[in-house]
Amino acid sequence: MAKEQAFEFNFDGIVGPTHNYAGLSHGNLASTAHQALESNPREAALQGLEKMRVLSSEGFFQGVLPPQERPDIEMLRRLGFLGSEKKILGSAAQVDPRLLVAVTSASSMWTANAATVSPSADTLDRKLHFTPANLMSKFHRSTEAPTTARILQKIFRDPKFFVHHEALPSVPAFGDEGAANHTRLCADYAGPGVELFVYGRHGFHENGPLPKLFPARQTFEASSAIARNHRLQPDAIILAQQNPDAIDAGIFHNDVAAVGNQGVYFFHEQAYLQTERVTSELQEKFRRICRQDLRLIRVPKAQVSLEAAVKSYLFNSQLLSRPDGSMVLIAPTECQTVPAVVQYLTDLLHDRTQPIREIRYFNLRQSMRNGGGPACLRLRVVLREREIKAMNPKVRMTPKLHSRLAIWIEKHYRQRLRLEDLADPKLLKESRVALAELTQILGLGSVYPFQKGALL
Ligand code: SUG
Repeated sequence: MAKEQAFEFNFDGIVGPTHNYAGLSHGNLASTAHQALESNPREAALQGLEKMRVLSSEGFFQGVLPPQERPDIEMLRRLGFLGSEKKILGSAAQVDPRLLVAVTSASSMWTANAATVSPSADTLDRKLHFTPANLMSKFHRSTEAPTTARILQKIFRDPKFFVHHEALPSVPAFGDEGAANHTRLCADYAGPGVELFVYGRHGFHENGPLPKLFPARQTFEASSAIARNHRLQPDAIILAQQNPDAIDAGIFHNDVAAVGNQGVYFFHEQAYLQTERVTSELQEKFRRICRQDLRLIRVPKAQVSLEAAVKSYLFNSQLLSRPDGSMVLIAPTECQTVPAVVQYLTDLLHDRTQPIREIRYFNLRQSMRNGGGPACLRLRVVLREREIKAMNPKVRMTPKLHSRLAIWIEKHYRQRLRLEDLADPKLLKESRVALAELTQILGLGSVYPFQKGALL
């Protein structure tokens, strides 16, 4: 019998109808810099959709994840705002406008933070494991986990193949930001891999070095708990601490300083506290588990400073494999505007000993202004053929789904949104109509609190 194949799917988050710039993420320089700018939700959603269209038309496996219900009326009720929805929105806007903008964020678009995913080739029970991220370090993101969990369970339903864990306890010691701090390296997607978990601080013993300016969102305890829950072999995982100075330079997730795919790890040399130890452990474990040498592409600070990495979002690129074994880097257009990065990428393509043969640039400016590049917008799920058959097929990108989504966005999304507009009850209504239609398109049934039976 031929060996079962496995493929990497990228599940991109569809940008929601309330996409706005509220400056909610201290430590994420783009979010702070663009606070109160007028946004264009329609353009944002179409920019994201275009990336999905191009990648799927080139043969990459592409899926979509729907946005969440915003403003989050249930959360406002829980926080003591009573009465009709109109009244709830009005009083929240009056009493605490910061709270209203927080419950209206479309931040679930960054699905790299939706969950941590371990493919079945790595787990002891040979099932694919999901843990939704609690995202507890930012209030506006901490509200995502319950709906994320429902959506993932609807898409990956069959318990014969898929295991869904609860999000970790929502306290600082277990701060978890999902796949943005997790990278799986492997020789071939169907074979066993090495899983790298990156954290910013310890939750219980606060004795290690910490960033001075900005929060470290992920903890060692959270990463370790996920590795245990996912039943990963202890000798096939690596736990690495982010460099606190990198966090202070604006690297709030590991995927702003590194990206890995199959047997390649592309990273900034200042990403980790002990880069030498991390890379030698990676090489040693990769050789043992994957029976190959790992290709490290180490970017020196002399060529690209941390500042240039944050400004260009060079490392927040997707690294994708072509059938001929070469790789393509899916980068944001901002990389074309930072001279050091332009030079670095020119040199990289000249180096024929490394597998990246092409760089494709995408305009994702609407999301980028909130610190969300190509890699933030996608959740990777490696699926075996039988697992592909078991998942909900309607979330898979096809030319037909693309045109339905383009029409859907044009029909429902506004082109201008300012913070003052967020209390408008019409915006809530429009968003719900749009989401109800989307759940039909994607065959998801009820997943939102406003839908009957969703919370059962
Ligand atoms: O959590 N920005 C997100 C960006 C997430 C990027 N994800 C990855 N690197 N994987 C965040 O900081 C800003 C929202 C605002 O300010 O309106 C925001 O939430």
